[in-house]
Amino acid sequence: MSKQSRLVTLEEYIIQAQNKFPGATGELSQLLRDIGLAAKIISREVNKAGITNLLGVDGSMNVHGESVKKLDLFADNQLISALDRSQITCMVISEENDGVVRLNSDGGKYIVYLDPLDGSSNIDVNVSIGSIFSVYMKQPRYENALVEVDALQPGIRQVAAGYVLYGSSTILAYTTGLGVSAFTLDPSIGEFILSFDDYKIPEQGTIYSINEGSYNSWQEGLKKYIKYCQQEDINTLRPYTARYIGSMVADLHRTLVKGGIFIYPASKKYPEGKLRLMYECNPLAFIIEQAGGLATDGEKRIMEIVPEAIHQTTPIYIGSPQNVEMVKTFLQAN
Ligand code: AHM
Ligand code: MG
Repeated sequence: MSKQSRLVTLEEYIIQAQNKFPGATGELSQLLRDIGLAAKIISREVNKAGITNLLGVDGSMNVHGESVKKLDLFADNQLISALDRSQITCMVISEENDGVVRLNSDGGKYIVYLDPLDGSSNIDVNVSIGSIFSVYMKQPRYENALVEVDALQPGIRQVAAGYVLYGSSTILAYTTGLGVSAFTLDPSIGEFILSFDDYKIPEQGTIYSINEGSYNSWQEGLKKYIKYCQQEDINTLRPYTARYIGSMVADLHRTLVKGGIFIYPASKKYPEGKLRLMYECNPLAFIIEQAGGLATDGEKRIMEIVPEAIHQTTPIYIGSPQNVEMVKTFLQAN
């Protein structure tokens, strides 16, 4: 990966990337810029949430006497209205809405999945949270009216995906299938600045990330893999370190930077896993694969799962290629 010496803003970078494709219409670039703008607004609200009481219950009054929305609804509104403005997205599917949201642009060629503010249990306690997006093309059909089934495409058809992490700084990372680029928000100038181009995940890492509270209801192979992570072996740098934030974006960002594995398995409480295929697992799988990592449900590549419902969940094992291959051997042997 290359670290930049000259400051390049997200806007500049997107335009430069678009110029490499002579026939490009600029619509995907516009969509990414829309998400970048919404991310800045959400970042500002996340940062001042404690002061303005945005964490309050929907409809309550903040200290300024204004009616407040919960932060996740605020994020949902910002992202959807940013996408609506530029008229290139016809349909949005969001964790905050049961059904699909049809935007005013019938001619819009993109379908966008959103998790507007992921890590809900961390919102109220000032711990890192994130936004996730995943973009598909509308498929050509004879009927004009778009229906939910138009949005049910496997992750390999994503044309772009990314996340925004609201942490000690705000980071936006995205891919259009040509590697992963990451930008850091400089609040003093209100711009996302390119931090890393063509980001690569370490081949192997020494951090495992899983909610061990459900240990007793995991499948045998996973129990044995976690014990393997904890055993001492100087040659393979074990025992590994355990880290679990409980915000998938934050846990995945750490995994991307430091390597290792993030797991949300099937358990008694969540027999099909907890995390959503279309707006949590697929976009982060696209990012991690583009960075050289792997993402599987234990048997299949996440991005090859054929979706049956917009809010369906899946178990996920994602991270450095060697760690994911290792957990797969444990799962297959048991
Ligand atoms: P959410 O959509 O309600 O925020 O739930 C998703 C989050 C992920 O960010 C995180 O990886 C996971 O739930 C944590 O779940 P748990 O508390 O069961 O470990
Ligand atoms: Mg979520």
